[in-house]
Amino acid sequence: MPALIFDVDGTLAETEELHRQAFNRAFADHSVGWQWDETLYRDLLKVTGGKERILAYAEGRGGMALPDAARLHAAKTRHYVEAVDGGRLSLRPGIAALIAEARRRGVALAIATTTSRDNVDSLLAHTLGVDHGFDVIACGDMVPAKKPAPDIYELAMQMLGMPPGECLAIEDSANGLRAAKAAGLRCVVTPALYTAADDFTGADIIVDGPLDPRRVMAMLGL
Ligand code: XBP
Ligand code: MG
Repeated sequence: MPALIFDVDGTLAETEELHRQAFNRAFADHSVGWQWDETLYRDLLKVTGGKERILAYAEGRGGMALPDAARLHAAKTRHYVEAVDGGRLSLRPGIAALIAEARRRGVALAIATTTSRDNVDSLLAHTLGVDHGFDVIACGDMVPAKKPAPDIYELAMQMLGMPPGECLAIEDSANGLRAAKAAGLRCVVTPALYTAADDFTGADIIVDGPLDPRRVMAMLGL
């Protein structure tokens, strides 16, 4: 049976605004004097991984030791999980229906994301519940190189025990698309609020708005 491999941030849900607010709360807690507004954050999203994003931003401002960045990122994750646990997120339109149809048809479900495991668990629990249906979750620091490197998609396929030809990736960003293509996957792009202006050259299809489950199943040969 084929598999659907979902990205998380921007694909399952419009999460980046909550991430941005969580970063700013952590900066305030630790008195680092930074504030990332929406325009700056859109640019900073070119760097995937929250820890890596903090380090990249610190580079032009005197730098930051990795342990300090890790502590700051852990504080940010606590704020983000608190917001998601508080019910501030819902799945993007069409995602629940697509997951339900995939499960009905026996399609394997995987996640391949740059975000942290705590964030994934909280999002799934508060949107799909404990019986969320994902067979595989590949995320965050489980791989040495984050998107646009193919590592996280290769890990997800290894965990699924499936080759690229039997899988289909669903992404929202240029980094995610490049990671999926580098892993040999076909990739459906659903642009999100922070990624609408990305370069999606190489996407197999670009869908503005909810995905049609029948169209996705057809791409899986079902
Ligand atoms: C998007 C990312 C993540 C999030 C923040 O991940 O690059 O870094 O912006 O989450 P994806 P963390 O689109 O691959 O789901 O702070 O936990 O990294
Ligand atoms: Mg994404």
